Amino acid sequence: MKRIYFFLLLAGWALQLQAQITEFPYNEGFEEEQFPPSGWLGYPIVGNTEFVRVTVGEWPACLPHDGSVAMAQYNSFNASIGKSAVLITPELILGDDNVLRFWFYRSEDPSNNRHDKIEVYYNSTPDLEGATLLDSISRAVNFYPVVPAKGWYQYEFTIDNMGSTHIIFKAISAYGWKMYLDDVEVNTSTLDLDPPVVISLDGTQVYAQQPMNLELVVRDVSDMPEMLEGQATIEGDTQVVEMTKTSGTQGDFTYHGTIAGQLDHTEGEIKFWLIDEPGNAAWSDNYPLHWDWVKPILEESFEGEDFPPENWTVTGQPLTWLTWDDYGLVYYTDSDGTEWEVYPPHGQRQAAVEWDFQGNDQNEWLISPPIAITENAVLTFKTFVRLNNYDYDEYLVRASTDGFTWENLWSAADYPAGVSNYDDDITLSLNSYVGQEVRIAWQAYNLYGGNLWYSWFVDDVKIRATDTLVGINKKNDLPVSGAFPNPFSAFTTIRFKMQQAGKVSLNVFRNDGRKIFERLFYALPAGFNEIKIDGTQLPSGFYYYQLQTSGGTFGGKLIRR
Ligand SMILES: [Ca+2]
Ligand SMILES: [Ca+2]
Ligand SMILES: [Ca+2]
Repeated sequence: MKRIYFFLLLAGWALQLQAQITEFPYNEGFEEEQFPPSGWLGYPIVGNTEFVRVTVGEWPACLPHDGSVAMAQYNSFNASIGKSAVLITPELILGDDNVLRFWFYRSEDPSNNRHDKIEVYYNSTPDLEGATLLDSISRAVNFYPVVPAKGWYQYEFTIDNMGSTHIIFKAISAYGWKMYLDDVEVNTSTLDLDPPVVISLDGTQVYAQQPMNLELVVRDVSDMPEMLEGQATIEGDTQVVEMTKTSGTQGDFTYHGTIAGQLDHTEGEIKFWLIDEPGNAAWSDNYPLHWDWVKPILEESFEGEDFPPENWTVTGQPLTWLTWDDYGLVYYTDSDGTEWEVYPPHGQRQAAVEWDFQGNDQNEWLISPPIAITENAVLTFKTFVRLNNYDYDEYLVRASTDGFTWENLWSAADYPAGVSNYDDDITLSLNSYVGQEVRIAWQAYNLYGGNLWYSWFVDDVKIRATDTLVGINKKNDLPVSGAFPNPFSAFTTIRFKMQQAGKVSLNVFRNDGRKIFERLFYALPAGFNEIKIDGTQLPSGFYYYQLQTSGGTFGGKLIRR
């Protein structure tokens, strides 16, 4: 027994040794499960609330710094005024030029500007007795230090304390919101020898002809200049992109810059010359740039604050309160008792009309603003709907040039019975309205009156002037053929004849059988039709296409040179 006890003591001694930090920079991001981290101490001073490790924060909502897994939290939300706790680093063996940096979450809410704060100390022993106060830092942005920064904010202090040193974070509650701390760094040199690093680059994909507004976030411990230069290479031409600093005083700096609009399917890349105030500099990685698709004439994903969206209208029966509205995830049980979880397929919100379980009459319309239809315009949307249902619900997409007479473009009754679980885009040609202003309506009612039996969900509505991967040409008198030209280098056209108007689906497969493209055209006219395929983005090789019409299925090989 004694022998075992002896070994346990040795293990404890070894742990103590390991807790002494002699290599710098020293970083602690609270990523490991163990909390406090190895060598750290944490305990309450007043009350019984202590620092804990969390992966998600609430009140205020917060994720760990910089996409990391976890952070330290003090729960001022539940600790009454004056409650406090400490979190203490391992023993740090410092030199004579030391710097402490850490990230603290700053929040702003007019109803919760209480003075929760952390005090930051250093001491040669792991306790507050005789400790030196570096500063007191508040959670709410309108307390000291007063800076407009919300969210993660970096603090930096120099520490003049040779040898054995502990950093002590003391959280003091004002019974406000929670406090979050992450990425504590201690270094024994305040000299900045490192160039800035890129944290994020947004806005690198836009529609054709649209200016690209880039947002670059870089991190550096030093100050950053007002301007940075980007070098963009687009279709072989190189241009300088001036990036202007728009925010950031410490830690993270945000820059904005613009590149002029480009043709559809233009690709490029950009890199940035990253230089800090002391002059440490380096090129960033190269980041791809894309201009893809023509900007839609209409684009609505029902993400806005208001419903219906601006210039859209909702009309229907007066008694039901279940008309078109916007929803997030919907747990929905239909009249068959089938339970569904319906997620918005695009963004966080979707439009829906729910069946009225109180039995009120429903005839509910969601109507777009008038849209000027141009050549080769197609309407696409995503939908969750009961197809061809036996309870006589009618789900229609209709078009009107005057707002009074409506023509059917699409009906859920034209499909085999089932549920369209947001499977495919529905694509409807608007070629018969070229040159006119058209409103599009989604109308749901029951053929026998009364309420709907099922709910109908719609999202991601677009009208595109030109669909550049696949465009529909108007009826023409060309002879039937396979794809022409074939082999092709940019575009090829499939010509076919239909005995009657109807749906056509197009699938394109790779040589290994993997489907790379599918599209349903709802209503192509009888006679000759063309579908033009833009293959400029396809790698060279063999492909197969398959066309399905009410009259049959046919297909063939495509050779992209
Ligand atoms: Ca972390
Ligand atoms: Ca630097
Ligand atoms: Ca949406």
